[in-house]
Amino acid sequence: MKEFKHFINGEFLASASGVTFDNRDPVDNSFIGLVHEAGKAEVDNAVKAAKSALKGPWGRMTQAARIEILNRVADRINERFEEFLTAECQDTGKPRSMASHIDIPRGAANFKAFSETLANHPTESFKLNTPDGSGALNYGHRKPKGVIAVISPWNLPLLLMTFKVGPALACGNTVVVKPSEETPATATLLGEVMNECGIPAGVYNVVHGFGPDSAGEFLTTHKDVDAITFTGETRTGEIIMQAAAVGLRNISMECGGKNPAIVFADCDMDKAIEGTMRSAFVNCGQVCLGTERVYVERPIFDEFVTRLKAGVEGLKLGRPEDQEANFGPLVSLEHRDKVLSYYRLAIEEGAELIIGGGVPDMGAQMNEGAWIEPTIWTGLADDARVINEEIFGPCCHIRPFDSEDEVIELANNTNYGLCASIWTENSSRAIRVAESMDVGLAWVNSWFLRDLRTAFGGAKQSGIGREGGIHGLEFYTETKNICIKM
Ligand code: NAD
Ligand code: 6OD
Repeated sequence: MKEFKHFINGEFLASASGVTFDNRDPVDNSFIGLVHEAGKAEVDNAVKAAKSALKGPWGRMTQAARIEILNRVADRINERFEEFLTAECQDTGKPRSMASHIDIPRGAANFKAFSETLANHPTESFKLNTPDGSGALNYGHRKPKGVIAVISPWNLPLLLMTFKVGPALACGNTVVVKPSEETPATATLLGEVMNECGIPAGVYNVVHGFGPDSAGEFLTTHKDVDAITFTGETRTGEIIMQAAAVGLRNISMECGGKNPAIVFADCDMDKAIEGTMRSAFVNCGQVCLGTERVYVERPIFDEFVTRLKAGVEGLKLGRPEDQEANFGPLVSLEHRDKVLSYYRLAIEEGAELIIGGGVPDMGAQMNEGAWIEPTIWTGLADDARVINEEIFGPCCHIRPFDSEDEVIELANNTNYGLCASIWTENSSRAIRVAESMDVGLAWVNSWFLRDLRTAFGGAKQSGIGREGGIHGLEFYTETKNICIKM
């Protein structure tokens, strides 16, 4: 039987309490293995290990040596690609075709991209004139922040965890990771890779468990954690911010979204349909950047709805290993209950159901899993809950619009501000509309196209701060000014 243990100070450890919980495969709800739940003692040990590793060989290592070792971590993930892929697909049910193109390669790349940025980004320096004429030299010096708590979600487990662990370690910090209780496997496997690559004990630690009254809460309230980086729901982010307020610890928050796609009549329809199919339905709609609100200019509204419906009819539901499948289950039965409650609410709120809305028949064995139909609605009022609350499922609402000003107003009329996609062949309009979106990321004629040197993060209730490229350096290091009187 598989067991997912904590990884503390370079060793895999069971919980002292013996408390475990089940890890289940969302494809058919079959049992994968037991996950050890960390109590305060395990979390404390992990934080102590991380704190003392700051003073060990890791703390004394040159930046170049750190970068070399992190490059090895990236290479080793790629060498063990098949194991990471299998583990990720079993935890999430997602198609191997998707995880082999996005989750695992990006999970590995995160250890290289930030190291390169760090190595190539200078700090500032200023020569100051002084009254005695001798002058003073100022220069910025970046120090690691210390022990970073990494709290990550289940939708892209390895990718989103390493998006934080990569830069944190490149900057010389140590980390304690609390992966989602739904997806413990790849964070655990990464512990093996860290040992194989010679990352010193205590630099990368993993504690398993839940949020409240469990590993998540014990970690974020631990006094020796110097900063917390979180990806997950806005509501959870609010709780973690309160914990971080004690001791004035720094936070980085990547939270929920209710992202719009805006489709102008002058778009390339093929591109807009292909892009919206991906942004609304890839990963079974469980992408923070996913589109749940689609605004289409009235002259092409009917054609767009018909073609998006046809796209959904063409999706192939199936097990991760099914080469033809491009649509898996939701992550858990619990999450399916939540998404289905919105499917019912949409009808109660007066939506016209274009396609989907229920649970597909997947055959006796897979009917035990968290399968759900991809769904499209039209006809909801702008103040409907389905239009305003994040569902995090494979569904979108399509609404017609008549003018650029109107659609900018509609798209920005949300508490969230993560991203927007704009589909138009008019480049002046594209720039105008992209610049007027109240979001952290705006895509034109594309979606989820990522250059890792760029800023990533959300506006409004979608987050605080930016990670990615040099932007993460602000969070993962403390910049000190050194002033030398000549
Ligand atoms: P979640 O907030 O339920 O859980 C995220 C993590 O926080 C998990 O590891 C969980 O155990 C932990 N947690 C929960 N309560 C906690 C507490 N009180 N203290 C400490 N830790 C706690 O989110 P989820 O369901 O795993 O992920 C889906 C959500 O994540 C969606 O809202 C989605 O939009 C968001 N998300 C955002 C981004 C982004 O980059 N902005 C990326 C992916 C997902
Ligand atoms: O591509 C990334 O770096 C990133 N952070 C993606 C987030 C996806 C959210 O589900």
